[in-house]
Amino acid sequence: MSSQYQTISSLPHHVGETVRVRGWVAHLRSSGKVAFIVVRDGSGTLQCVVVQKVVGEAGWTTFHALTLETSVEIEGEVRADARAPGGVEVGVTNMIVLGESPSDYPIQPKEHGIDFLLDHRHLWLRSPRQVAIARVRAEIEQALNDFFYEREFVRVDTPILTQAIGERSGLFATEYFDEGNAYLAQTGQLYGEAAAAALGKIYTFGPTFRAEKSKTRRHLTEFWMLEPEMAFHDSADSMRLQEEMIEYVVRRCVERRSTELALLERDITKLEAIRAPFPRIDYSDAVTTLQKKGSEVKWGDDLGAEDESLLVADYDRPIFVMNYPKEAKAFYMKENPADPRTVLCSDMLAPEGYGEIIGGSQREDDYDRMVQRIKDEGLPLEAYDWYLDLRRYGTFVHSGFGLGLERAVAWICGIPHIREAIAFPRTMYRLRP
Ligand code: NSS
Repeated sequence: MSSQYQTISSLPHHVGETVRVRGWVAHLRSSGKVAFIVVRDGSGTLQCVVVQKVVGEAGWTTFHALTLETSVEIEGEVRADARAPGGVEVGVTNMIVLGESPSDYPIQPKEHGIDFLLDHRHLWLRSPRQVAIARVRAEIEQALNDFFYEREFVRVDTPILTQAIGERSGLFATEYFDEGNAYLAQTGQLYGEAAAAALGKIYTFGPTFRAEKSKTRRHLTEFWMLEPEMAFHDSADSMRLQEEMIEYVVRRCVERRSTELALLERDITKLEAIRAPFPRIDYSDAVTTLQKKGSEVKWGDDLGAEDESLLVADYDRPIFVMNYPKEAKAFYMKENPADPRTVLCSDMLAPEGYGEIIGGSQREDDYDRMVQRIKDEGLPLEAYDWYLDLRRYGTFVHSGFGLGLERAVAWICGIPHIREAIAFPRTMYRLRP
């Protein structure tokens, strides 16, 4: 077996040539003396035409023994065919089975329940829809990295095993030698703030963990978060960056992942409408609007998923809800000088019912006020001594935000549940595969 082979996506450049392709059998069909194998290799799918007289008796027998998901090497000539997916097909001259696949492959072309599919996630990933989602996700990650690189942000990787507590939701603890408990990071932000005082503009991008008992379609216990932190940026500067970032990422997906979005039946016109600036709504006005729409939300509450959907329903692009009450938000947010009951923060809510995809804020930069907030929240001051140092030595106005990657993927792909937005989702009831 030669190590030379072509990816399916490259075949339009090889029309008229004899090539080798390696992949898995996705579909089989035969009519008389001509048969068709659809092969997928991750880069695309290819129709291979098998003619009995060309492949001979042995080749014809091999074809008839093929089963779904067998891995194969196909050799043949690339022919242009406007009707074929990708515009080409291959006339098979030779075929080798690389790895057999018993005929009991669990995922068949029929309806399977979601639990069955999630139990077989390691195989479900091979289906065209899941491949499309994975490619859009990778495009989003790459676009985010490009966006921040172009703006001279430095990527910093923050620890996953931590002592400090970041957000209010549940913590996963694990024994850590003689140091007591270590907690899986809920956020990289606090470390990001330290890095911003060293590097100016930074971002962290990695997995974060929340022992949330929520079984909603937008909560995972392990999710990826992108967290920029910017020295000398106030909350308004941060919001401008957020809307530019979202516009950039959505445009990249529309430009480079149109095939995948079409396969997912995503309404592209909705994505094309995503242009900055995004509307900004004060929390207090949002509560009034929601009450008029029949919500039971009261001033002081955080907004639930339903309230968020209701609020963004009037818009064709994401909106910011700004300046929430202190009690509804984390200890590190800066008090709003114009209304000290509130903090300088914003959530970005995505349209079409997706709701919060970003949470951000200006950070409290006053040492005494930060100490007070930590005490008021009943948090252990000792765990935050290093964090307080950032306010002791050259404190600085700074802001940052966290983008939940799976929520962004779900929205851009137009899929209803974030469990399909990550390869191996972790939820309250799911730790395998
Ligand atoms: O809790 S957040 O609102 N904010 C933070 O963690 C800050 N430390 C971010 C920062 O300023 N650097 O979470 C941010 C985003 C939120 O808007 C969601 O999009 C996502 O993270 N998020 C989640 N996604 C999936 N599952 C769960 N459980 C989840 N929790 C938050």
